[in-house]
Amino acid sequence: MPPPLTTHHSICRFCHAACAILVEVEDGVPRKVKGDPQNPVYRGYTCSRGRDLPAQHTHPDRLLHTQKRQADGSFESISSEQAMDEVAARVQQIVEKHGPRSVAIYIGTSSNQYVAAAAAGVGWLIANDSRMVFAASTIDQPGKHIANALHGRWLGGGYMYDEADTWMLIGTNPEVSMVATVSCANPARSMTEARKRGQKLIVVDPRKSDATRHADIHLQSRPGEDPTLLAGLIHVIIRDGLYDKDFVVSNTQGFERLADAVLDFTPGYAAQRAGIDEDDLVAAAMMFAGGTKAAAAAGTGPNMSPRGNLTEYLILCLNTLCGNWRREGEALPNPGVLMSPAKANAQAMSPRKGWGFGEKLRVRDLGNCAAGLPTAALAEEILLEGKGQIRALVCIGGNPVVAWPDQKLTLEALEKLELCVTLDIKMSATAKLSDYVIAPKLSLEVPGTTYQVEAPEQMWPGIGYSRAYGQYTPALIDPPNGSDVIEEWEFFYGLAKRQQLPLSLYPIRAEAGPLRAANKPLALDMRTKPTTEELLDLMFAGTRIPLSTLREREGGAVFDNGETLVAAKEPGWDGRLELAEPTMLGELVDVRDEDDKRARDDFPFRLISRRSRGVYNSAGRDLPNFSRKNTYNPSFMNPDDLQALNIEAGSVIQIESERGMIIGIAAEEKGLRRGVVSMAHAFGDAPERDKDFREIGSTTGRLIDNRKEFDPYSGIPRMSSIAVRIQKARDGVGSRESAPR
Ligand SMILES: Nc1nc2c(c(=O)[nH]1)N[C@H]1C(S)=C(S)[C@@H](COP(=O)(O)OP(=O)(O)OC[C@H]3O[C@@H](n4cnc5c(=O)[nH]c(N)nc54)[C@H](O)[C@@H]3O)O[C@H]1N2
Ligand SMILES: Nc1nc2c(c(=O)[nH]1)N[C@H]1C(S)=C(S)[C@@H](COP(=O)(O)OP(=O)(O)OC[C@H]3O[C@@H](n4cnc5c(=O)[nH]c(N)nc54)[C@H](O)[C@@H]3O)O[C@H]1N2
Ligand code: SF4
Ligand SMILES: [Mo]
Repeated sequence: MPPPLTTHHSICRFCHAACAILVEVEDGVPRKVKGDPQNPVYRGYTCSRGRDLPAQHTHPDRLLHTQKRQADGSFESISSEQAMDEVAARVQQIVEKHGPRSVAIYIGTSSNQYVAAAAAGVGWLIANDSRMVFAASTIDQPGKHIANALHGRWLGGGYMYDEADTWMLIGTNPEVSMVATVSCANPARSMTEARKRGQKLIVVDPRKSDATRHADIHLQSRPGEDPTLLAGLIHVIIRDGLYDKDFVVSNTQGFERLADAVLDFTPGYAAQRAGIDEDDLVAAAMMFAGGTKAAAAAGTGPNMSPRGNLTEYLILCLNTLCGNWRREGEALPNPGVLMSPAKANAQAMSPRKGWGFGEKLRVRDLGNCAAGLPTAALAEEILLEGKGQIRALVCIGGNPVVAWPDQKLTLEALEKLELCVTLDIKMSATAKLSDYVIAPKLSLEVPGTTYQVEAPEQMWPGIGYSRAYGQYTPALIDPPNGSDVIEEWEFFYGLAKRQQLPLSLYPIRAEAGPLRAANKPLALDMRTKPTTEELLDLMFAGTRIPLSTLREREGGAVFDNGETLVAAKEPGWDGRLELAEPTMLGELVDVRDEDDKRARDDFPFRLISRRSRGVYNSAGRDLPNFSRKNTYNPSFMNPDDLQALNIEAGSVIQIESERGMIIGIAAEEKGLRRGVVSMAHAFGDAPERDKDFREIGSTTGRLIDNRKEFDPYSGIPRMSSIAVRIQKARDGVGSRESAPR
C-alpha cells in the first residue's frame, strides 16, 4: 500500500511575504505546495518559489551535515556538536587575545523568516560583550530608517495601499519584489483591484516595470535624480498651495525653510534634470496632492542610487505636506496580531538622531546609524589591522560574496578572517570561503509565524498587513533521515553554553518602539534547553492575539474584534514633524550644485538594479521552476542603445565601471530608458567562476566602489545608477578558456 498523503496548512518562508500554503506530505517528505484558497488574505496565492519548497527541501545540493574546511581547501562533514565545540573554543581564544570587538555577526536576508535566528545571534554577540552587529539593512534602504529619525514619526500611522485613493511608487516593483508597501499578499491582484476601484497611481522608474501597467502617470526618470524630482514635486505643491495647511500648521515645523530650499527646483528645472516632461511632473504633483488617503513610498532603486536619505526624507516631507497621515477618529486597519495591542494617537513624535550614537567604526569616520552599523564598511574593518580589528565573522542566512557591494574588497576581507562561520542551506559563494558551514533546518521543519510581515504602521505608510491577520505553523516534517541539521538559534545557544555565557534573545527591530512584542532581551534557560515552541511562547507573550489562539486557528485568520480608533492628541503634547532638517536641506543645496558633474563621457551608461522573478537575491537559482527557463541575470538594454553599439540581443558584452568589469549577456527591453542597463544583483560567484557566466550570471556588486562615493552615515555606496561603459566582449573574454580579469 502506498504511504498515505496528508495535507497540512503552513506558511511559506522562502521570502518575506509569508504566503499561506497547503503542503502535501507523503511518508514524511513534502511532495507538493499550493496556495490555500480558503485563506482570507492570500486567497490561494503562491509564486513559483513557494511551489518549489518541496524541491528546495529535497534538493541534492542541500547541506545535511555541517562542513569543515580542511587544510587543502576541501570540506568534510562533521557533527554539529563538534562544530559548536570547535567554533566556541576558537571564538573564546580570539576574544581573550584580541578583545570582544574582534568578533562580528552579519545578519542576511534569509534569517528574517526564522523568528529567533537573528535574535539569538545578537544575544550571543552581546553575551561576548561585542556590539559588532551588521545586517543587510544598511545595504538595502538605510535611508528609510535615517529619514524616519530625522523627520519624526506620526503616531496615528499612515494609510494602507488597499484603502488608498492615490499612491506613488518610486523605484519599487511590488509585483515582483512582494515588498509590503503594496500588501505582500499577491500585490499584482491588489494593484488590479485598486485600479478597478479607481485608485490613482504614479510610478517613478527608469523602466516600464510591472507596476507601470497599473499607473496613470509614469515618470520615466533618469536614475539617481529622485531627490531633484521630489524637490520639483514639493515645489509645485507649495507654489500652488496644494498642501494641507491645517495639518502643516498644527503638526510640523520648518515649512518656510523647506519652501525656500525647493525654490530653485522649478518644475522646468527638475523635469529637465530628471529627463521627463515638465507637464507630467506638474500633473503628478497635482494628482498626488489631490488624494485624500494617499502615500508615496520608495524601494531599493532610489535608495541604492546616491542620497537615499535625502530621497526618503523628501518623501516623508511630501507625505506630511499633503497630510497623508491617519487622523483622530479614523480606524486602524490592523491593530496588531502578534504585537502588543496598538495604541495610536493623532500626534507627532519629534525627531531623533539619525546617526552619531552607539558604536564607532575605525574606518572612514563611520559609525552606528538609525539603520545599524554600516555593512559596506565591514570589509575594511576586517582588513584594517590594529586594535579593534574584526577577526571572526558569523554570517546568518546571507551571502556577502555576491550581495555585498565591492566584491573585490569583500573577497580580500573574507580571506583575511581568522574564523569565518556561515549558516547556510548550501555551499553558497560565501560558504565556500568559510571555515565552518553550519547546516540548518529548513522552513517546513520548524515552527513559524507571520510576525515578520506585521509592522507598526507608524514606521512607513503601507507597511504590513492591511487587516489584523496572523498565522502560526508547527513544524510539518522532520529533517531528512540521517541528517544532522540544527536551527540557527540552537547554534548560538550551543556556543553560549560551551562558553558558559548566559544567552538572551534580543529584539532586532527595536526601532518599532513600544508596539513591538518582545521589545526587551529575553533570558533563556541555560540549564534545560528550551524547544523552539517555548521560544515562540517567550517572544510572543503579551501580544494582542495570544499565540495559543493562533495555534488553534490552523491556516490563519483575521482577528478584527472591534475597532481601534486613532485617539486625539494628548493634552500638552508638543511633538512636531521636522520639514527642515539642516543636514538634509544642506544636501539639497549640494544636489543643485552637482548638476554639471553628472555627465561622464568615458562611462556613459548607468547600471541600475532590479529584482528578478523566481529568485530571492542569491537564493533559488537552483530550483526547478527558475532554472527550467534561465539561470543567469541578463543585461537588459534599450534596443536603440544595442543597435547604436552594434550589439545583438544574446551576445556577450563587457560591462565596465571604474572599479571592475563583469561579463553580461545582452537582452532587449523596449520599456527601458535609453542610456540605462538594468541587471539583477546577487548572481554569479567569485571571479574564478566567471567562465560559467552563462549558467550562473555575473555579480553586479563587482562594479561598485565602497570607498569612492558613499553615504557618510549608513556607508551605503552608489549601488544603483552606477556609471559604466558597455562593449562587445573582446575575443576570448567569456570563453571557457580565458576567465576575464
Ligand atoms: N522576486 C524577488 N523578490 C525579492 C527579491 C528578489 O531578489 N527577487 N529581493 C528582496 C529584497 S532583499 C528587497 S530589499 C526587495 C526590494 O524590492 P523593490 O525595492 O521593489 O525592488 P525592485 O523590484 O528591484 O524595484 C526597484 C525598481 O527601482 C528601479 N530603479 C533602479 N534605480 C532607480 C533610481 O535611481 N530611481 C528610481 N526611481 N528607480 C530606480 C528599478 O528599475 C526597479 O524597477 O525585494 C525583495 N523581494
Ligand atoms: N548590486 C546590488 N547589490 C545588492 C542589492 C542590489 O539591488 N544591487 N540589494 C541589496 C539588498 S536589498 C540586500 S537585502 C542584500 C542581500 O544580501 P544577503 O542577505 O547577504 O544575500 P542573500 O543572497 O539574500 O543571502 C541569502 C543566503 O541565505 C541562504 N539561505 C536560504 N535559505 C536559508 C535558510 O533557511 N537558512 C539559512 N541559514 N540560510 C538560508 C541562501 O542560500 C543564501 O546564501 O543584497 C544587497 N546587494
Ligand atoms: S511570494 Fe514569497 S512567501 Fe509567497 S509563495 Fe512566493 S516565495 Fe513563498
Ligand atoms: Mo533587501
